[in-house]
Amino acid sequence: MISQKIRYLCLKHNYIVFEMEERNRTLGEFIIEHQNSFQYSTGELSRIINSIRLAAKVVNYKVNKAGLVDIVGAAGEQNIQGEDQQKLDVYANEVFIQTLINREIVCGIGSEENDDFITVAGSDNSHNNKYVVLMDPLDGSSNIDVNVSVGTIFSVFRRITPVGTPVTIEDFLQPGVNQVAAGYVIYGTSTMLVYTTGDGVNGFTLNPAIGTFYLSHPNMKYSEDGKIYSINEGNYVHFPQGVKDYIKYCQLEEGDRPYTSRYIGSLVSDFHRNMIKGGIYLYPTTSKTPNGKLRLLYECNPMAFIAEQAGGKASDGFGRIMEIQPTELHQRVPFFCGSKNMVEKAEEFMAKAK
Ligand code: P6P
Repeated sequence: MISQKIRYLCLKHNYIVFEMEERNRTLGEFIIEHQNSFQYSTGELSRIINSIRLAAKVVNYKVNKAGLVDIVGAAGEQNIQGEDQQKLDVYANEVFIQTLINREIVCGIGSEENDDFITVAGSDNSHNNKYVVLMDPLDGSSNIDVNVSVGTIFSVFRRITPVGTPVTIEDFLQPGVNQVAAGYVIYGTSTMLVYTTGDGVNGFTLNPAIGTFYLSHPNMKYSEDGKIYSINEGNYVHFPQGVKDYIKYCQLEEGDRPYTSRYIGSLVSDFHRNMIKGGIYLYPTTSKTPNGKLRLLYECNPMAFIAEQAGGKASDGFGRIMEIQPTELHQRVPFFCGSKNMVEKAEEFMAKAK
């Protein structure tokens, strides 16, 4: 009798879940409804986000299978960062590059996994496409072997050199304020696509059974304040004095502190949790990484665009990330990102200690 009851409830639950999802808009429906808010021609946004959507599903399948097949573990090569390339890094990079090229929408691609940018002439070799995409195809890849969430981060700009000519480095070295879209995929307990086109931030959760992303987190917002600080305290002795002072401030028994320290070692995961719960992520300079560790073009700028669109803030400790004029493709910067008041408090300590 009991098993009948449980079976019935499970069936009912599935039905309710399925029925609920049917009521939630799909990513495709959402894009169509919001095309007019995209500052350029309507169809172009769809093609960019749709290629990301397809690639995310393909990579998600492989990431979820990683524990089962011998695809994790270093591919034996090193990328420009001098980091061992995990096979999934290489795989994810190829999938995103190919789906972007196939959609005939980008004229160039910059990736953490490629030393130089990729020129995309288009099937007619006309160089007529108008967008460049910068991406970290699989951020946090060192966590793959230990089954911790990883993510893809992407940033989209309109080219600034003449359409019809091969893309140049200038098209990639644009300040973050020029981004037309940015987002991330988080391959976690569920797979989500979170993105902005400058009109707020929305999160879509994949139903793997039918391969459809549903709007699950409309209009995502950072709370002005938070209780979580995310930083690798193993580097404490190498931090600037301002960061040391801020960490001590977070740990003080005063007012609404001490805060909670949460650090996954995967930017997308720490950022995503902090956006939902309130918090700050910090990757400052250290003696080992005098310019910080995170890359400006395909980690900090896209996450900064999302943070600001969600009412948060993103700084290098002194100024706005998105106003930095890039000088090279794989440039690193210090990164302080999250709830507005927490970032401003950290900047206060940095300014005092300067
Ligand atoms: P550490 C992953 O390599 C990454 O780029 C981010 O995703 C993550 O937040 C950070 O580096 C972790 O770096 O030095 O603390 O292991």
